[in-house]
Amino acid sequence: MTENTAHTDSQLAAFEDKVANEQRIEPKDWMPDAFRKTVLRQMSQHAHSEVIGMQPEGNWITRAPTLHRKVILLAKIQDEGGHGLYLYSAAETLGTTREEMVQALHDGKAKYASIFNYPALTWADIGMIGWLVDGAAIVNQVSLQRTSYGPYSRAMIRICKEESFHQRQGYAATMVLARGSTAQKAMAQDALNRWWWPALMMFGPHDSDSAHSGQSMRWKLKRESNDVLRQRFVDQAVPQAEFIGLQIPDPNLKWNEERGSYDFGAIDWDEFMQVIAGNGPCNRQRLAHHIRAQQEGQWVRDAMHAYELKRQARAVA
Ligand code: FAQ
Repeated sequence: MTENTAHTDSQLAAFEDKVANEQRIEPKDWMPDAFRKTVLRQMSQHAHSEVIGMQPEGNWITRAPTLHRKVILLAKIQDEGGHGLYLYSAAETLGTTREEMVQALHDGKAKYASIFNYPALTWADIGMIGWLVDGAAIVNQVSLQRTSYGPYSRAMIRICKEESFHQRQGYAATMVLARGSTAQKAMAQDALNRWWWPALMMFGPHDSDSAHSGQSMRWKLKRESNDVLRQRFVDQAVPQAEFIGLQIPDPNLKWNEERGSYDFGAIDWDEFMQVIAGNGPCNRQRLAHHIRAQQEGQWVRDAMHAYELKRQARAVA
């Protein structure tokens, strides 16, 4: 990647004008290095999250309770892999290859969403991943459809369409359990107890502690703040839980008439910091699995590369 500290005033003015006028910044446009770096960080983290996020659900493909549920789960997990691919392709427009992004993940230099470091212990967890994790992801991603980097914005529009189906299938699966036997309802409640707080952490630190938010909002890369999006998610999820008779595990959750929103309890930020530092319940397992899968798939990439070289040689001859 080339440094572009030596830019003309008119290049910077053109960039700022585009952002101010709600136009998208495209790969060939001049952009400040810090903007390029921030978009790449966010998009590559987002891509890694989609791919690592396949692991907790993948763990349940062979144990889905019915063929119908298995088919749905398989399709959903494939969608997540596809989202990772759109996002890696969109991020590559910034001049970094997918191999470099994956290497940064393996070296511990790139993050992925904290939520995927928690285990999926029962079938009810699969419902929670759809309802809460995809639910939180969509709230964020709907907002990112208007992000100022063109390829990211377009990827988000496509991803949101699929993600809303994922959320509904998770809610529908949870509803079946919540309205089932006493044991099934208890299983759903236990899963909600374990996934609720990590889902709130997905939105990142409070605005006052968010290192990147201020600049990202000025660039319109982020359109709404971590706290605004988290509140929207809480306001959507609470009535959904009530409707199926499950209890949000927060004694401080209370409707605030004045704000027209729910007040909720304090998030355990120490736990969040531990998880993003690599010390969550499944961090090591997730990364080791990704590295192993990457190594085991090397022969496929080698074969495709060899085929491509042969095809090119034939075209020249
Ligand atoms: N996990 O200054 P901020 C999905 C880090 S997709 C890990 O607020 P920013 C689909 C942050 O990177 C879910 N790290 O950062 C699916 C930064 O550290 P750094 C993924 C986190 O970027 C469903 C530091 O903390 N979605 O679930 C997290 O302005 C089901 C300071 O934070 C996206 O990635 C976290 N939760 O805001 C798949 C959406 N939060 O990089 C399978 C796009 C913060 O300086 C199954 N990303 N950090 O070392 C974003 O919107 C933003 O990047 C935020 C963080 C909001 C995540």
